[in-house]
Amino acid sequence: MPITPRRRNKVKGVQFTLMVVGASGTGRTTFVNTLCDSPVLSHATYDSPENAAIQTSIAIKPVTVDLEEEGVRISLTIVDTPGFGDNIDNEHSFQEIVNYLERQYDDILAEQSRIKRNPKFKDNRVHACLYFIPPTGHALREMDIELMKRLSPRVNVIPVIGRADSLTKNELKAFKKRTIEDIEHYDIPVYNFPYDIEEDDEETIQDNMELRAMLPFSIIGSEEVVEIDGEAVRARVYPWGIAEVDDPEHSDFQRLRGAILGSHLNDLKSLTEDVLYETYRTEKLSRSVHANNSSSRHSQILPEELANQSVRIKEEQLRREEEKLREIELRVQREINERRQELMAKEESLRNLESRLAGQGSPY
Ligand SMILES: Nc1nc2c(ncn2[C@@H]2O[C@H](COP(=O)(O)OP(=O)(O)OP(=O)(O)O)[C@@H](O)[C@H]2O)c(=O)[nH]1
Ligand SMILES: [Mg+2]
Repeated sequence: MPITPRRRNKVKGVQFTLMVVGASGTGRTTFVNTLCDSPVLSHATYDSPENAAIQTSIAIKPVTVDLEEEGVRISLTIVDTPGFGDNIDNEHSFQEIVNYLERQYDDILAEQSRIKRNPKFKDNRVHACLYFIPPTGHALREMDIELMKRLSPRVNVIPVIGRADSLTKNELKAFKKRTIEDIEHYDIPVYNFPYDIEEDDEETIQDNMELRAMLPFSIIGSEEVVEIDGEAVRARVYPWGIAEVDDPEHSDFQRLRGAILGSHLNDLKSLTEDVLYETYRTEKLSRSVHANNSSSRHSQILPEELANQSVRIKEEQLRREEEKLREIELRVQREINERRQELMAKEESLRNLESRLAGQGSPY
């Protein structure tokens, strides 16, 4: 039986791309392997944290795995990024991550402007980025603030606390509170499970309110399976007890997984494609208009200006069209005047000739 498009979709599943970002050793690789329930990523080995940042500054390579979430097949692409270190210049790693996000937008922009589409083109836009905050128990660090600020105009940033079992229950509660206060204070537009009191149904509002209140999500990752009461569970075993990945009392892992791969997958995708990508596209186009005019070149465009940019570009185009039309009108008018004057001059000389002829023509 031939494969119909619908069937093929069903086999391939929904496509979703997730990026993990954060300082080295915050548990990103372990989280990915826990999420996918298989060793998708291998753990890098370093001799020191300083070397970690140097050794990982290689090209970012996405990997794709097939998963299932509540009966829906998901083709999940994971983008792991170089972990950055504490006391070194992280500018290179930061730039590399932002460049990667923008490159995916550039690729689709180029594809959309082709007359003939490439059937093999793969849309690699990143739909969500989990930002791993180390479980310091203090406030957000300056580099975390800076990187989240740089990422959020390009991707849906979801802040998470890695290795959350390092903190006690009270420490975790206080750390979450301080972190979210910092995020608000520094005006970092992270993904905050948006809802509309008037438009959304009660269940959606409730769900989003709960998820928003959990921010930043606490994460426990483990690639180990242990048996508790005859049941195999993913957990971290310590001499004093067990931290379970899927126990909501221990971490927010399960709730986060359900949100990104289930309830909020489509919202994250449409925000990426309709808002973040469109904003990038407008910025890029207006930048090239400015570059062509070469009189003023803005390297940075304020977010509030973005919405007006396309209107402004259109107005500018209209103004130029009008100018061109006026020029044509003037030229035509000038030509008509010239012709009229030529005609008048000819009439004048004709009249002269006539009167001369009349003068000469009465010899009789
Ligand atoms: N306590 C605790 N340790 C964890 C957790 N997740 C991972 N680890 C441990 O933390 C260390 C670093 O974990 P990785 O997953 O390799 O961290 P990473 O962020 O990928 O680190 P790099 O890729 O090296 O930058 C390993 O020893 C993990 O076993 C967790 O939830 N809790
Ligand atoms: Mg890693």
